Amino acid sequence: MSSTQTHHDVDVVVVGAGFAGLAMLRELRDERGMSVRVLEAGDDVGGVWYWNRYPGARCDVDSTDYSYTFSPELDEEWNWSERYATQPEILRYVHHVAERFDLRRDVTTGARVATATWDDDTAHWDVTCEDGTTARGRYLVMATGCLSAVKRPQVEGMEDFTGQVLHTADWPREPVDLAGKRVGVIGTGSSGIQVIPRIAPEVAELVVFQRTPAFSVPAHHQVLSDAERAALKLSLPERREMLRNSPTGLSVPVTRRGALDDDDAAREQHYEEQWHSAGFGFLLAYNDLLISHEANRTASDFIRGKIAERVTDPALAEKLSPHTYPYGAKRPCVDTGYYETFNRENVTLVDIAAAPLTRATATTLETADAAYDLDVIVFATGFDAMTGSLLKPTITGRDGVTLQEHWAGGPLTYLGLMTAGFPNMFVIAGPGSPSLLGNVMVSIEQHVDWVSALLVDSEAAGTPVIEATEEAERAWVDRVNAAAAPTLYMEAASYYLGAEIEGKPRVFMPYAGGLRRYRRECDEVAREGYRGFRRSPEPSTDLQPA
Ligand code: NA7
Repeated sequence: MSSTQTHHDVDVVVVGAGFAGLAMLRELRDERGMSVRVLEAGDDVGGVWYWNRYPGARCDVDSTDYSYTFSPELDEEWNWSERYATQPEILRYVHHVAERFDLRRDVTTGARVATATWDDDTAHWDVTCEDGTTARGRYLVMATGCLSAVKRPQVEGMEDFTGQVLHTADWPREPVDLAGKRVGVIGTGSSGIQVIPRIAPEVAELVVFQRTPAFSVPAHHQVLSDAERAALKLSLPERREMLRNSPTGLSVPVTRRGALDDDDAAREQHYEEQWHSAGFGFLLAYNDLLISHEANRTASDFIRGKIAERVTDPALAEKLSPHTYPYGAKRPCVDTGYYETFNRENVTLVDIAAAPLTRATATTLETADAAYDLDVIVFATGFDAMTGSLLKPTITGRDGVTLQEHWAGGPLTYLGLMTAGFPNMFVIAGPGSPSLLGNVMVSIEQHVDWVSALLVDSEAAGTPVIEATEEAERAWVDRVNAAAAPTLYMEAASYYLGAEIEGKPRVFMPYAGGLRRYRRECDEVAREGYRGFRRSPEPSTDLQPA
């Protein structure tokens, strides 16, 4: 399917063939009759689920809620086997969708976009890929995902290491045999927390290099019985309605109770119940955990208490307990037996906040006070989140201004959907929209529907050049900042704030006002004739002499 030196002239060029890119393709091609070319860097469709194949990779959102909603037939024929789908099952789902809706014929794989340039004279985007593929379209949709630009920290001497070096977000397609090996894992975010308990029983030794301890609650993975699946299918209409109207896009009932509305005993009991059932939804146990320090402390203390119960060595439990930021201010994790893994004899925790990593040698990874002999080093160090995949290619808008220049102080968007000076370029579920703060599937579908409706409206109105105004962009950036300001999100060095990459502007990137409010705002903007967008007719491309 991969093609080199191929040119595609289409209505819409979509970058990325993950959940967002495929949804955009199907919607614009099959519902709106537009021609679309999807350019994908990977050798197959699937996006983040194509690349993140590490052992234990799975979704933290209920499978049913992490599914497309556009086709009742698809809902009917697809059966998720577990409450939270594993990476292989999600990839099978993506493949099924790609085949079922004949999407692959409009996807070019192995085509990593290098440049996208707006041609103001003809009102087109010209796109080039590293493999020589080129495409030209009137619209450009960046469906590149918030977690796709892999972060590989520089460790001095790593090139001398003679063992295997892996990254969770770029895991080999062929099986990796870790049995009997001495493995070091750097990073204890969601990926580290999934991979560590999974590989611990098979490796000879596991050394976990932890910089910041995470808050993690039990995931409660569960194989779905036929009866449970049938019940889920029956409940789909109400469930979907609930997702669409929820602030998070999760099927977790919204509570009006704050943590301090309950007395100590009732609160403890409520947390206990949530601990045994909620999974990721634990963060929504009370409605003020991300607003009030006092409320948050009750949840943070509860989780730290659970860590102390699960880890037999109190000193180790303490090392694994987060104290430097409030629960939820960094993306919280869910796990299966993560903390208990540290009770194993073959697992060592190294606190690299206390004694930082200094270098690698041919056979070791070293910290300021010890050297660890290793056969394999696994980076579970995450991503250049939210803006990484948008700033990697050179995107040039009006007057030769690049996105890197326009976003030098952090991402500037109107509704997270467009950025001023980059006409006809849309971003799906990126910075300035709720994106990573909720169920991203719900965000993706909302954006796909909204962009599609705008394109149809603009084409019908004869004004197919669309651009966010500078004023609307400024006002929206203020709204994004204002939504985050009163929250505890501001108190952690998280990827929401750009803290994961040295030198990245520290601005809060996702919209923290909730998916429900955001959806209403987008709908209102559309109802008001796309307030905040400048629309103009396509320039004449008639080059005949007069
Ligand atoms: P995350 O959540 O960004 O976690 C990355 C982890 O790697 C985290 O523990 C980091 O510690 C650690 N890290 C990052 N850079 C370094 C360096 N230079 N040295 C040591 N440790 C480092 O990425 P994940 O892949 O786990 O999860 C991404 C998303 O996937 C997740 O949010 C879910 O949405 C699913 P730090 O906290 O920065 O001190």
